Amino acid sequence: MGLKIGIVGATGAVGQKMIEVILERNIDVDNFRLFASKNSAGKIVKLRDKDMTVELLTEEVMKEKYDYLLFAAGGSISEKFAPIAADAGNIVIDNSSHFRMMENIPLVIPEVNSHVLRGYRGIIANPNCSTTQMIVAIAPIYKKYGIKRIVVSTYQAVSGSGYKAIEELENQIKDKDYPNKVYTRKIAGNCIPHIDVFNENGFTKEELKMVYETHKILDDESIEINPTAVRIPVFYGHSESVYLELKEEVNIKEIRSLLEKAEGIVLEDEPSENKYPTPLQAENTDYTYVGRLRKDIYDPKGLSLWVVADNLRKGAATNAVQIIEAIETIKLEG
Ligand code: 2RA
Repeated sequence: MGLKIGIVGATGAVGQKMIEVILERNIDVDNFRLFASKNSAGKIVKLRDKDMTVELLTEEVMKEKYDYLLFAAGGSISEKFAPIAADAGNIVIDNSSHFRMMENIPLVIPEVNSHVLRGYRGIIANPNCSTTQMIVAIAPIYKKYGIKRIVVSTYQAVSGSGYKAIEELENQIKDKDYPNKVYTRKIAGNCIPHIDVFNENGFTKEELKMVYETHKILDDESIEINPTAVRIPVFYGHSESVYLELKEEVNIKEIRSLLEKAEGIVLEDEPSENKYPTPLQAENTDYTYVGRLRKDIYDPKGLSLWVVADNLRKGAATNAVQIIEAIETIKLEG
C-alpha cells in the first residue's frame, strides 16, 4: 500500500517543490493532502494531471493519521501545528528553524547522519539550505581529516526568501525604479550582506544557523565556524566559498577521490577546461556540486572549495523527501 502524505504550506515556494520532488522521485503515495492557512486554502494545485484543492490547516486535520507530514509554512505555523500532529502519532518533517536546535529533535541530512532516524518517531527537522549544501560537501573530508576551522561566505539566491523576493528581482530587472520591499536594498545589480536578523554579536541569524546546525549534525562542537551570508541577484541556487582548516595536511588527490565517491556530490573541477559549478546548472537538480578545490598557498592544512546546490531542492524539499526515503529504507531493513 502507498503512503499517506500531507504537505503544510503547499502553495509556497518550498511546498510546491516538495510536491514536485515527491512525484519526480516516484514515492509511492496513495493519498496526498495539501494544507495552507486561510489566504491560500481553496486554491487548486496540479498533481500530475489531477487538480487538487488546498485544504484549510486546522488542529483537527493534524490529528488524523498520516505516514508523513511535511511542513513548509514558517516557524509559527510549525510551532503550533507540528506538535499536534506528532502527538497524534505522526512523523513530521519540518523545514522551519523552530525545532532544529531542540535537544531531542533529530536534525538530518540523510547522506550524513541518517542513523539518528533509527527507531525515532515524531518531529524531524530539515536543516537550513546554506548549512545543508556545505555539510554535504565537507562531510567526507571531515570524516577523513577532521576540521578545526571553517570560514564560509555564501552567495544566496532570492528564492530562499520565497515568491515575493523572486517577483521583486524580476520587477527590478525590468524597472530600475521598482521599490525594494523584501530586502533592505535593491537586489537587482546588487549584493546584500544581510540575511535574516542581526544578533547582538554582529552575526546574522542565517550565519549562526550555519554554526550551530553544523555542530549538531556533525555532532562536534569543537569546529570553529566563521560565516558571512550574502544575498545576490540569482533566482535559484545558493553558492558558497568554503575555506577549511583541516587537522591533517591536505592531499588534494585523495580529497578529490573522496568527493568523487561521496553520495549526493558531483565534483566538477577542471580549471584548464573552465569547469566549475554555477547556480544555473544546479537549478532543478538534487546534487551538491563542488569545484575550485585547491590547497592553501601558505598553510598545508588549508583547503578552499566552491559549493553550489539548488536551495529549494537539496536545500529544502529534496532533503525532506530523502528523509522519507531513509525512514522507508530503515523500515524495510527491519
Ligand atoms: C534563505 N536560508 O536563503 C534561507 C531560506 N531558508 O534566505
